[in-house]
Amino acid sequence: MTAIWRSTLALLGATTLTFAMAHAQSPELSDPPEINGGLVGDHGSHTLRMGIGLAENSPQFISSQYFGEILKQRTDGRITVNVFPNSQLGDDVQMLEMLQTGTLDMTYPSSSATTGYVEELAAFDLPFLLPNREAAVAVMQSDAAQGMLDAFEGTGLKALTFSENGYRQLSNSARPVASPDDVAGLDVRGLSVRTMENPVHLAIWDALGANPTPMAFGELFSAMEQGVVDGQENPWSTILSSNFNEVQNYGTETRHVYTPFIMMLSERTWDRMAPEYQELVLEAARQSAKYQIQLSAEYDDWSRDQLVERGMEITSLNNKQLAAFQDAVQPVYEEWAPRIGEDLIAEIQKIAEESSN
Ligand code: KDG
Repeated sequence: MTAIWRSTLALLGATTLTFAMAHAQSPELSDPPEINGGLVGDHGSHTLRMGIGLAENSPQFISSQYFGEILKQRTDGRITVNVFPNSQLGDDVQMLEMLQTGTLDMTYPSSSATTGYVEELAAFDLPFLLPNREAAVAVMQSDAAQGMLDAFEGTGLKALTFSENGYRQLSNSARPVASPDDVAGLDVRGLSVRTMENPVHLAIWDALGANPTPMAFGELFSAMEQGVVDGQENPWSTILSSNFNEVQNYGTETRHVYTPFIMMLSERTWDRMAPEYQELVLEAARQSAKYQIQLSAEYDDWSRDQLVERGMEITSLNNKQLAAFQDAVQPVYEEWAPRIGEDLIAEIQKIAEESSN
């Protein structure tokens, strides 16, 4: 890790990082790219408050801090960002509403929490749509995706960029799962699985025979601890950084959905900024998102190994088992593809295919 970044991290407060590293014995994460680009002229000061759902040792927090550092350095401290992790300011849905009323400047929700504003974004919730990270990144950087971000105009929300939440995996406290039958529980009750507050995710787990329970992320750990739900689904990096392994014995590598994050700014905050600052904020958002995707990939792979080391029994699915899950969720496509837009889905599948050629 370079000197400039070590001093910057000192600014971030050794406590945060040492906590993160000690807590997660973190892997050697990539250094953030050098902060380049000239000083932007004085167009006044802004202190931006940013609420996120995940913990301090998550790539979401680390890249959000990096976003803030770019703005601070490029404006000589005239723009600063205070990041509030662990859903302390609210859940994704609540924080989006706070941006609309101007009581919060920024948040970084899963795209799944935004489909009420731009329904096309539900395309990302369709199961098994994006076969690999290359395909996912190609789609997030496509004109079709930029169109989705632009579609927030007038909603009170300024959508800056996509980045990675990641491939979602099932975990539960009841039993190993290797097939939809294990989810449905032929001889026992179906697993109650927490989902994000998103109709496509509810449809997925309903189709798999579970009892899907929509719930805010911040309530999830205690709900699992108290047995209100048996399981949940999130990337390995989130399962580890949120210590879900303390209340979840079993994991299944379903990779059933690739969920993006979307960095959001209140349109009121955006409109108060000079065009030079708006341009810089967009540039910094894209730079930090690029770093986030890299970090997230590194952290996710490492997290899976860590979870096994900490006693989680993880089931990898062979092609036949994976096909059983894919077949079981086909009704979700029949129900949702017409609503989301068959042409858009076809375009996304084409971009995904071309990206792996
Ligand atoms: O800030 C992001 C989190 O709040 C949330 O989106 C994480 O994927 C997530 C989930 O399952 O709620």
